[in-house]
Amino acid sequence: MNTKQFSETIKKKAHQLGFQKIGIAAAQSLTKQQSNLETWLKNGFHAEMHWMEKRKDERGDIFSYFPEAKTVISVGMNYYTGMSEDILSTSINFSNYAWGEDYHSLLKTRLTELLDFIKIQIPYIKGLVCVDTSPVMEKAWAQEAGIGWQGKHTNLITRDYGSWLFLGEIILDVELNYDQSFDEDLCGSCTACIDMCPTKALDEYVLDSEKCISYLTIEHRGPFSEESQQKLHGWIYGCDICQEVCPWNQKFQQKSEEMAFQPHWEVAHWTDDDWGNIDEDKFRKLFRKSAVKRTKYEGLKRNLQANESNT
Ligand code: B12
Ligand code: SF4
Ligand code: SF4
Repeated sequence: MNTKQFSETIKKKAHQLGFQKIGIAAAQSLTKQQSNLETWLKNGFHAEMHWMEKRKDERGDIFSYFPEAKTVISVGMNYYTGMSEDILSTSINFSNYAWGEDYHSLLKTRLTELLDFIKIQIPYIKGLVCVDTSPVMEKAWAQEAGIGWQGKHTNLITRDYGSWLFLGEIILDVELNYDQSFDEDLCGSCTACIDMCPTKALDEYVLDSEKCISYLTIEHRGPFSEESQQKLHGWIYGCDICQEVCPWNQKFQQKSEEMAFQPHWEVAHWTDDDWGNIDEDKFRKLFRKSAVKRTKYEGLKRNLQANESNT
């Protein structure tokens, strides 16, 4: 099998494994993105996410992370459930990306299967599977691999699914056949995400985490300052506003066939009282296999109480 055929075989397998988008990029230094990352960190836009600062050299330069890297296979999985916040039986807002199973384990399992498949063809190959937590600029690599572009809300958007996609990668130490990078910016003169962000966290292509509800409800540790608390706007986990208002989502979002992303019964049916009465035991049972465990029981309780005080 030549390199072109092998690349096509990998893509076919990735589709069979449930990835809607797949692209292949040559591992290279992304100097512009690295410099943007450095400016972002210098401006303090990572807030208290010190882990972003700690591994900035690896995140900014793939060869610092994996010196033998030759290829980045980038994948996207559609998680749009076909439903909006309105289906929740509560006035509380809860981000759709965490309604069902934890995407980290789901994508990692599928990508490991893909890597095993690749290794059957080339047993000596060295590969790394990455999903979210690795020091890799996933959106930048998805753009390099031709999957889509980074919109003004900073998320990666595709022509055929909008931005409701989780991203992941396999980095390999062999060369493959590379796709054309996505060089267009299809945001045009639109500024809907910037205008509708309730906390003014967005400037064009730049996000200030300290002001972002997603950061505050998921990543921020400890109590809120008076100012931060006012910013939650009813959200207890994550925030979807900048993506909901994006015309690319409104026009091109497609319902995912992945049942794992459909909302857990409790997430869809719990009332304000049920959420108010959540205890540590219920939290553990409900979110054992969910991305929500990142904020821990104390974090979710803090978010609930902060929203209650706001009203
Ligand atoms: C840190 C992080 C966060 C932080 C910071 C977000 C951010 N924009 O950086 C917080 C906690 C706020 C967050 C929130 C969310 N996140 Co997040 N997050 C990450 C993580 C771990 C790193 C992102 C990163 O590298 N940021 C560093 C900054 C510098 O990068 P950037 O904002 O993308 O900036 C780039 C461009 O905008 C541009 N740029 C910067 N400055 C300038 C200036 C000019 C003039 C120009 C033209 C361009 C430009 O260059 C930069 C480098 O390419 C990635 C996973 C990963 N390993 O990559 C997931 C990831 C980005 N998150 C994801 C998701 C789903 C979310 C949420 C939607 C969750 C939610 N519903 O609440 C929100 C979205 C909020 C938003 N509008 O971005 C997905 C996004 C999928 C997609 N389709 O893009 C990722 C890829 C995880 C995954 N594996 O799927 N997240
Ligand atoms: S996730 Fe919410 S708070 Fe954060 S930038 Fe988007 S709209 Fe603003
Ligand atoms: S809302 Fe408009 S500006 Fe924002 S990402 Fe979508 S198309 Fe781009």
